[in-house]
Amino acid sequence: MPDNVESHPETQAETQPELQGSSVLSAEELRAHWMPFTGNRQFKSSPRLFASAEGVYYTTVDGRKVFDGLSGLWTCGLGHCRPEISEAVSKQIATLDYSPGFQYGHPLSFKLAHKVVELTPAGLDQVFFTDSGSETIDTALKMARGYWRSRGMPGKSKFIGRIKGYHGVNYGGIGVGGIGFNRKLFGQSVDADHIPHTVLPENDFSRGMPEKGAHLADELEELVLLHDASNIAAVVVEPMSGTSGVLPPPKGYLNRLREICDKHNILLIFDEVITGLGRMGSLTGAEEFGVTPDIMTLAKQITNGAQPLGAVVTKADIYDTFMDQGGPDYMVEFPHGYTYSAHPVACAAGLAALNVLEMEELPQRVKSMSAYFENAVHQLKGAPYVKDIRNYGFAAGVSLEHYPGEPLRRPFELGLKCFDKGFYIRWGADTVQLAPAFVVTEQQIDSFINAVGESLHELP
Ligand code: PXG
Ligand code: PLP
Repeated sequence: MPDNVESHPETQAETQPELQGSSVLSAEELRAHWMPFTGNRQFKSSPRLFASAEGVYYTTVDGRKVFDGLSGLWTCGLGHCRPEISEAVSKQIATLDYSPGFQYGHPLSFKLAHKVVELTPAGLDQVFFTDSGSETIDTALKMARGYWRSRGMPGKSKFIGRIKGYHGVNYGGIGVGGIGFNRKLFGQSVDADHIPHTVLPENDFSRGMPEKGAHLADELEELVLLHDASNIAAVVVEPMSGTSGVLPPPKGYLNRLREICDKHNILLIFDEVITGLGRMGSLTGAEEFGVTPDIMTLAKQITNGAQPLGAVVTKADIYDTFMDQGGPDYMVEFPHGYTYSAHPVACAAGLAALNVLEMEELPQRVKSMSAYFENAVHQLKGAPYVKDIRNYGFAAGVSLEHYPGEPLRRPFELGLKCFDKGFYIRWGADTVQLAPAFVVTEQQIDSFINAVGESLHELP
């Protein structure tokens, strides 16, 4: 048992004798799985394996209880293994395990689409289902290009993303994305240019939306001058960048982007895969920041991570344009869709998860506790290596000073220290991300942040 357990009594281990440590997997089994976004060599030398989860804790295969400091991968805001969701999934899988999504349907997807329309801002009226955030973004890009072609403007095909933006890993997503590391091995994809990111040194240690930076949206005007609006299909941004380290939008910034898009007849796409459905303290980032896009993408939280499901939510004008230009009514208006689009089991999980989110008023809970979380996180200011902290709702990014020439190393070391103490956090670039479940208690936030602080003090 690690010596930290004494200082964090809530991480007391429950032993599962049948699953002991690395004896769970053979070397051949470990080698067979090429893991996603993982340092495979390091992981396989020292695997970190979860066996079960409940509420805000995981249990590892060797019986250690680990606090979930990122709600899975930003997915499980309602806490793990919610019986409402598990039961809906079990019932559905035993009733209608699969239903062809092309030319046939089942009622649950229509009910879920209607619920999503209710929960997203007025004006976003139609929902196209996918299986992940990455598919959702690529679907949104195809909708944007198809929309302009249907309206007789095929030249409008270029996309404008933002430096540091993350839009998943499919070819469209890495093209509009702004994280070089995710693209450099793979070559050219969609035609895209990028506005600057919003990180400014004068905003270091800002709480919530930074004061300065709205002017950075004006860089979009420069790109419109350069490329001409007649060639631009859409601007794609996360209302708050998550993956690149939690970058809340500067005050006034998103409004400015909306104005410029309207002025030049460019679609605005909000990628709300992380900000969607509660984490910002509202149902969506659009609602929280008061700016409605033309297309919104959702994933992760829609099923609480229990089933893979993404959703593209669009304005009626976009849907109607495809319908109006679709030819005879037996014709497919949008030649796009996935085998698992609107999978009945995923839809059942989504309906159950959104019902819990609403009934327990969890976005409101996040809003009312976000000042507590903010104060706790900002107590890390002054701890060794901490060079910036940013936060909004139940999301925070803590950037660390680099080892010379090795920006990625210290966050990795911090992540492992926290894991040894029974706390899971996510590391990426020079930042660690903290994003507890919406159901977390103040006491759990305190022990979480204390563990991160202690770990920082223990770094070499
Ligand atoms: N868009 C955004 C804004 C995302 O955050 C995706 C698209 C892609 O979703 P899928 O389901 O294809 O992974 C994401 C996913 C992290 C982290 O550590 C973030 C994501 C995934 C895994 C880890 O910040 N975001
Ligand atoms: N590749 C082949 C050969 C296929 O037949 C299909 C789907 O029918 C796909 C890829 C796409 O799979 P999905 O619809 O699950 O994205």
